[in-house]
Amino acid sequence: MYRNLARTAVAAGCLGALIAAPGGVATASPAQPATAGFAHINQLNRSGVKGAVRLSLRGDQVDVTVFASGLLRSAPHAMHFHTGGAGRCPTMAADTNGDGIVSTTEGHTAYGMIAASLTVTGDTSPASGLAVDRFATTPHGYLTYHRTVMVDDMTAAAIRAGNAVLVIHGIDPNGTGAYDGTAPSDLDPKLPLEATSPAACGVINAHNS
Ligand SMILES: [Cu+2]
Repeated sequence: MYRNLARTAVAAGCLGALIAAPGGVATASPAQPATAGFAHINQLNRSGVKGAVRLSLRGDQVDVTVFASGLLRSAPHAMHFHTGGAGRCPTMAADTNGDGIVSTTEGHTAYGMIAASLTVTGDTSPASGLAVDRFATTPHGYLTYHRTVMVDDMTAAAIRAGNAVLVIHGIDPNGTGAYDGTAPSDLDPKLPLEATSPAACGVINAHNS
């Protein structure tokens, strides 16, 4: 019975969404229709990184593809969906401690907290947010990433609502070709600030079919 309902909901498509319950409370559907998402990825912290992300979401399953260039070469780059913020990317004005770098924490107001970790293998939950040995590295400064991952209901809802932000981390503002410097990361004092600070950001523009 639920399967039939689901098919009907899919067939109804956008019209079904438009005539959903008045008062703003959408009726839960057993099977969510697909959502397509796209974002231009723009630099943060003057990294010079640019790229694009494309995704397809069905239920809590996200098929995500990311291309980016200009990243620190041969370095692991943590990459996440962030949610629960203002659904935007920070400007340099977010550098409230005035050290010249917008840290991950200073960007939280704009893009929110880590909601999913876009690792290459294994766990993709927020718990893997700093699992540097499982994030993509970038032999020539290019990142190509494709993976189908499961996210939680809140993250899926944020993607559908256009509140999810893709953030790629890891910068080299002193140009040494490595994550170094004396400033410790705001996320893990054992790591340099360069290793975890955001290099690029894109707000996922969602189209719910
Ligand atoms: Cu992140």
